[in-house]
Amino acid sequence: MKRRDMIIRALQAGALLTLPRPLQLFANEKRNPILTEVTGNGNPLRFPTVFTNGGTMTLGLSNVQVWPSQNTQVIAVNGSYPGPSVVIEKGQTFIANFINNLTENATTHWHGLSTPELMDGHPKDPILPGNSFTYTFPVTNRGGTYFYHAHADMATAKQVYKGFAGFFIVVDPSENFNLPAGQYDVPLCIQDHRISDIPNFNYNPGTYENNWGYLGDTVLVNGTPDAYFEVGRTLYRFRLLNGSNARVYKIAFSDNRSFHIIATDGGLKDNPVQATQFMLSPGERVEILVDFSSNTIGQNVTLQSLAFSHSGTLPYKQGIALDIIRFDVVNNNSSGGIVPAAFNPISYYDPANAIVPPRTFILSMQSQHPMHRINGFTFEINRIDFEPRLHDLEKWRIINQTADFHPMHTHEAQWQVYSRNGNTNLPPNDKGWKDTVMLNPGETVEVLVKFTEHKGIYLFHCHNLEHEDDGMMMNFKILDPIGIQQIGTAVPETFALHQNYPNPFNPSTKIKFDISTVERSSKNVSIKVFDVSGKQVTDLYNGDLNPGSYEVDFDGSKLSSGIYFCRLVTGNFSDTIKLVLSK
Ligand SMILES: [Cu+2]
Repeated sequence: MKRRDMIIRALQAGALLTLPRPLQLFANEKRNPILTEVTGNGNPLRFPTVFTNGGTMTLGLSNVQVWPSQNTQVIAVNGSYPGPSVVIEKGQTFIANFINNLTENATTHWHGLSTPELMDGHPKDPILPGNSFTYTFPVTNRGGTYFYHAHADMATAKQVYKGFAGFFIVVDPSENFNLPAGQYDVPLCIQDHRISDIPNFNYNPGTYENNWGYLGDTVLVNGTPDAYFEVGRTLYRFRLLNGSNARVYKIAFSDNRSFHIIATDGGLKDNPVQATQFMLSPGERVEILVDFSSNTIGQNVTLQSLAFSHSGTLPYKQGIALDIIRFDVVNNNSSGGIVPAAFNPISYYDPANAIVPPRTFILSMQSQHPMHRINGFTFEINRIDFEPRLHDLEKWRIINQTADFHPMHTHEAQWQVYSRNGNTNLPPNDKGWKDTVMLNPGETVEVLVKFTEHKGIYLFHCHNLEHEDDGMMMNFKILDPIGIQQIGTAVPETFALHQNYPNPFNPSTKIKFDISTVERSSKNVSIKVFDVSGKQVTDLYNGDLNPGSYEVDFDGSKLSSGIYFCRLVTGNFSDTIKLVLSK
């Protein structure tokens, strides 16, 4: 081992002391005092530093040695490329004092995480050059592999390509499945760059790149070119993040070994699924368990992207075969981890409960600039394109009318993928919680989504970052139009739906109800209004509520005079009141 590597490893070991228990992520060979370098070619996998919660994230230009003995100017966070990894427990409050030392606007988006509107890193909320902003939000997401990256208006692609991205790993201590941990839990951020530009991260997109995306022909993992990682003959957990601008990977191993897919974008699946390959598009994360116990010491196996067909043209083309990282088997150490039979069950949305009609999004490419559109529009930072309501279950039908891939990404919620070209039998990397879903050329994908946490303006866009900057992005505003409000803090002993007041009313009235602590009175609360023929007029609320007293406004201004019924249904109770609208 080179002296410099020993120092880096010692620093990593030291950084571990500050990690919250029980995390020992990124501990490169900490417990392997005896190392044998087997093949010697390439560079040992690097690990970003670990961010100290409550600390400072300073964005700026830095020179780092991406390739040995050569400087690359990158956009670094705290001098680190990739940016420092955030490792935080679910339920904690994340705090980062973000300083923009670039000479251009910057924002940070916490990809996959639910945050209040002003913490989401929307390009409408830029941090100006030299300014700072404190990003803070409670971490409510499931345990999983998330990340943060640039999201400035029309500068996202360049800033990410030059290095502005990092892991954001949420740990849920209640998820204890004896998975490989510590040095056997390895995050892999996969990004492509251009051999002809070494050692620079040049970013000069021309017409070709604006069309297909900025593609490279060599892969860096955690900022390491020609990366290798020394492993024991044991089970590993790899957290794969496609942090590339535009490249889609067809992930497989050089010996075509099988592995287990255990997590998607939004954390653990309901059970591990065996696979030999899967597609990973920009912004997506997939976690896998890989067993090296059948290898002998001295062998190696390479994680690759297999060739696949695509309409682009060489040299920078989708679908070329690429090596990602080589695993050198060097010892008999054991992770002690297992492939569990199952994780926690995921409750899948019933599409029959989705509001109708579904939202339709048509992805197209026009010949004139800007080219990439959704429903014929390109992004306007101040235009609101659609308005979902809190707690509504929605089905989004995304139709790709182009010959390119589009990894579509929503902010502020995790989707469930429902169908591909009408087929609900989905590959294992689609099944689970997803914030980014790849649309193949010509494909239609349906997802189910429910926004449950925050009101406000968020984004839906293509995560091919050139397509995003070219306008394939929409604003949506999550509304809470019913204004359901908790009254006081007392917890009622009985469930009740009270008569509305006033009644008769014109045009609006208040409906009060009590949710008690009795079992299941707070589950699946639904408040609907029907007309006398039994036809549903509106859906005032749909979801769980904490025990308490509530009030909700019913607005009849768009309805005609007459008798209506408000029906409140919970997991164990139901009640109905009569509303009289008199205009
Ligand atoms: Cu796209």
